Amino acid sequence: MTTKIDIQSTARMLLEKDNILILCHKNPDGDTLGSAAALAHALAGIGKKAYVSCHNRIPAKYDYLNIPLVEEGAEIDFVVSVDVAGINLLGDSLMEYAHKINLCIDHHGSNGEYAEYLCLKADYPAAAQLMYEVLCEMGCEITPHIADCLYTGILTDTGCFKYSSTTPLTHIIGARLMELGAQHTLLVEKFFMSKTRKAVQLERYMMNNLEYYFDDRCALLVLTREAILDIQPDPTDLDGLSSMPRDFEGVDISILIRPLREEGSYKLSIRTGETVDACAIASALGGGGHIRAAGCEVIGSIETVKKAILREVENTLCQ
Ligand SMILES: [Mn+2]
Repeated sequence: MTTKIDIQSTARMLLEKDNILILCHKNPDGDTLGSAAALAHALAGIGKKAYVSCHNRIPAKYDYLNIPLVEEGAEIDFVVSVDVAGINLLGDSLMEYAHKINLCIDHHGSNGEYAEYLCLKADYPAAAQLMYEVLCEMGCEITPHIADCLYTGILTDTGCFKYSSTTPLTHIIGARLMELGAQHTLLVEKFFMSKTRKAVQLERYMMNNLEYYFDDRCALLVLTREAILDIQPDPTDLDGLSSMPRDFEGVDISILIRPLREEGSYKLSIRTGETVDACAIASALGGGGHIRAAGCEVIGSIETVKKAILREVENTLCQ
């Protein structure tokens, strides 16, 4: 049974606890890492022990967040997940916590309600926006570094304040974080105005291999194992690849299919424009996410996986 709680109760709960472990979702992004880092640093700032854990190694791109990773044998009394919509998103190495999560702080409408307590703002574009409010409610000092962590989460989950999930409040909090010392120019440059060579190679691959369906309203890219072996991208090089075709004229749905490590299993990223619910499509295949950005993992051959997702897309487009 999950009890839903508001920001005030969340803040009160965190203030009462110590030896806190903060969990991120697998294949971590700027929001789960930025929110976790901000919470860990803020808790440390008020004299508590707080650590972060993630199934994957933290990509080097996020080194500046200075995330205090949990060490072997650390005493843990309270477990918090941030930006984690479901326990399946924790990843194998964090599965031991699957049924021991005390508090979840999240912004996914599809949240699986797996934690003892859930603080959810499904209309927030980033968990970091919610984390800012929680930290303010706790009376924590938002240092320039914590402002950077939170700004990273908001920036990356809103596509640089671009996605339709961005609200006036997002800008207000963004502005406040800039006042508190968030390095806007540096972070925008880092995440939106520079591309690695491998990311550019991936874009070229996309341009050459994009498939169109349903009167070109759906663009689909299969990133093959061969292409991955050839290009050898870092996980962060894939950021943005799934949403890029959505910006092409006439495209309402953009789908990226890529193989997971286990043979015969694929990760699907779904990005949609104003008229299509990405989360509904992902949910039909056992996944979830947000209305414009969602994902799922599907088992099968590439042909059956493609058929399955295109059937769901067709259902949605024909509604
Ligand atoms: Mn998020």
